[in-house]
Amino acid sequence: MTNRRVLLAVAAAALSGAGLVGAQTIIKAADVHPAGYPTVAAVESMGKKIDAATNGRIKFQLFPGSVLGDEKAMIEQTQVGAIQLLRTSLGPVGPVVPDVNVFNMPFVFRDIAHMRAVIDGPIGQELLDKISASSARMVALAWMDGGSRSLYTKKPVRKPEDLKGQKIRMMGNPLFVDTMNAMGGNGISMGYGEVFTAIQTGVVDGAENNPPSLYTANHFKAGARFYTQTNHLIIPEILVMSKVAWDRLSPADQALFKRLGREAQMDQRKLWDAAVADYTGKLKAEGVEFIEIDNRPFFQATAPVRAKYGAPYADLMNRIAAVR
Ligand code: GTR
Repeated sequence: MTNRRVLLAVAAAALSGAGLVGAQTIIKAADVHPAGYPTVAAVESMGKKIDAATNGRIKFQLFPGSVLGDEKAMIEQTQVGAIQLLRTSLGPVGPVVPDVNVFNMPFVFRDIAHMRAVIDGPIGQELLDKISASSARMVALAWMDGGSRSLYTKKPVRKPEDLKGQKIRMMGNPLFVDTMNAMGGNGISMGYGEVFTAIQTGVVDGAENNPPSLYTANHFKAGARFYTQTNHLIIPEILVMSKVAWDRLSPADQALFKRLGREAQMDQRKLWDAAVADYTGKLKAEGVEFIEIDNRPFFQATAPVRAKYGAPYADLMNRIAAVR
C-alpha cells in the first residue's frame, strides 16, 4: 500500500470504530475500573491469549479507568461499535435489556456461592443468550464476579429506619432507585465517576458497592466511613462484545472469543476472591468501620421490589431459587 492508502485505511478504520488496520484487528476493551483491578487484569490476559492464538492478527487495546466515559456511555458506544469489548455491571444493562433485571433484583441470590452456581449453569447461559438475541446489538461472552454490594455512609446505619432522609447513590437503573427507597433511604442514580465528589460535597450521604470498588474509587476518603453489611445486591458483571465487531470476526475467531471469554470468567473469579480479602483488609486498616447486622429487615423491606420487577419472571425466579 502507498502511504496515502495506508492513511486512508487507518482513517476508515477509525471512523468505523472497527479497529481494522491492514490485516490486524484492534479490539478496544473498556472498563470503569483502573488497571490491575480483577476485571481489567482478566481481560488483559484474555487479550494476550487471543494475540498468541491468532499470531498477532487480533490485539486488545485496553481503556481502563473510565477513560471512554461512564458505564452508560460505554454501553452506548459498544452498541454502535465504537468500543468493541466492554466489561460492565449488569446493573446499567437493565434499561437496555430488561430481561437481565432478574439478576439485578435485591436479595435474588442467597449468597455469592448461589450466584456463581446460577451464572455457571444453564440459567447463566440462557441470560447471556437473551442479551445476544436482544435488539441491544451486543454479544454476551461471559460473566464476571462483582461480589456483594453493601451500604457505605457518613453516619452509621444498622436498620432501615437509620436510612431515613439519607440520599444514597445507586447505579443508573430505576430498579435500584426503587430498591434504595424500599430499604428506607432516598435512591439517587448517577454515574460511578461522579460519586466521590457527590459524597464529598454532600450531594449524597453515601453509596453502596463491594470492598474492591469502595477502596479503589476512594469513596471512603470522601467521607463514607461506615460500611454496613447489608449485602442487598449480588450483581454479576458481564463481558460483552459489540455486534458490529462480532459480525466482522470469522466463525473460528468467534469460537475463540467465546472459549477464552469463559476462561476469563474463571480467571477473574480467582483474582476477585483475592481482591476482596485484600481490599477488605486495606479498608479496615484505613479505619473504615465494618458494621455487621442482621440484614433480614432489609430483605423484608425490599419484597415489593422483587414482586414488582419479578412478576414477569416468576418461573425463572423459582428456578434460580431451586439452584443449590
Ligand atoms: C462496580 C462495578 C462497576 C460499576 C460500579 C458502579 O462494582 O464493577 O461495573 O457498575 O460498581 O457502582 O457504578
